Amino acid sequence: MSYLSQDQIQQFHRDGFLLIENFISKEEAGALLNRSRQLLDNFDIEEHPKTKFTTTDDDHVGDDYFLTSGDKIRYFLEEDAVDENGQLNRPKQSAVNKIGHALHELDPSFRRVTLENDRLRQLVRDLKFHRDPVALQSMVITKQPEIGGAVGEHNDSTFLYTDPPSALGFWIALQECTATNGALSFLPGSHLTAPITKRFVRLPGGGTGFEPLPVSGDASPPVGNFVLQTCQPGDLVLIHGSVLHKSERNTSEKTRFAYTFHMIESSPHARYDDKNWLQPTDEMPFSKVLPH
Ligand SMILES: O=C(O)CCC(=O)C(=O)O
Repeated sequence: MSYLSQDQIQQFHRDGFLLIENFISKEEAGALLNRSRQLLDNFDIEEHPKTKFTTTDDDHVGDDYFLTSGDKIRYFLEEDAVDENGQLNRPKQSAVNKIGHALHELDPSFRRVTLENDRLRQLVRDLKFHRDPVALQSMVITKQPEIGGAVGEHNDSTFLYTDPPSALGFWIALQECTATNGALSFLPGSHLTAPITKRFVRLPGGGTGFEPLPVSGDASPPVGNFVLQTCQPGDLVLIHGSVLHKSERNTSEKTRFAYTFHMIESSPHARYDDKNWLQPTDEMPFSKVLPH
């Protein structure tokens, strides 16, 4: 029994992304939205480095909070929600940009849709993008009204680099995503023409940065028009790790909650090394998606 049609598979390979309507039901999307809001209510702002450290040299505290978040549920603030003294200028529930990065491991609601989901396993088998994928880097991205920051043009294999590149993004709308509240947009086909020119790494002296990658042939960025992908709650957008995509600032009065996670190919089919920002731990190795 397959879940994806041949047309959908071809469209994904042609465009580098694919909208799958109603991947989860409206009720399931609503339940994940409610769970996200509960997590925001539970967020202890007093324990967050942004409010604890108000001096200018707090950058490394922020780095550490980010760099050790791969196996935790942590909260990352919208830039415009924090004043120059490191204090929030709005309620904490409206100040968070995203929650990450181990929701799929630690939170039963997000785990169910990621690691305990027969429909997802069937999709993975149908797409044949990976031989033996593992899941990592899950996030709820909230795109707060009016301040929800733009996400610049990028491809995901830059941030979750493997050799060879193998990242695949799963992005599930928990609310309606429109032109004004920051829906995703894509440069169709750019996964075929845009090489991965750099990778996001942990720097030896602390913090993160980009390391250039050797590129053979034409490394000039592809030209073309980005296409807006609007979505309804429950829709899934599959994102090829090399396709260029972005989202604009949320200029509306509505939030734009989405749940996203990624898969990469596991060893020996691809190599994930210790330069990557997100590292598996002994207690929380990357979970395989398909049963053995
Ligand atoms: O949700 C967004 O606005 C951006 C998400 C994105 O680009 C990604 O997950 O790679």
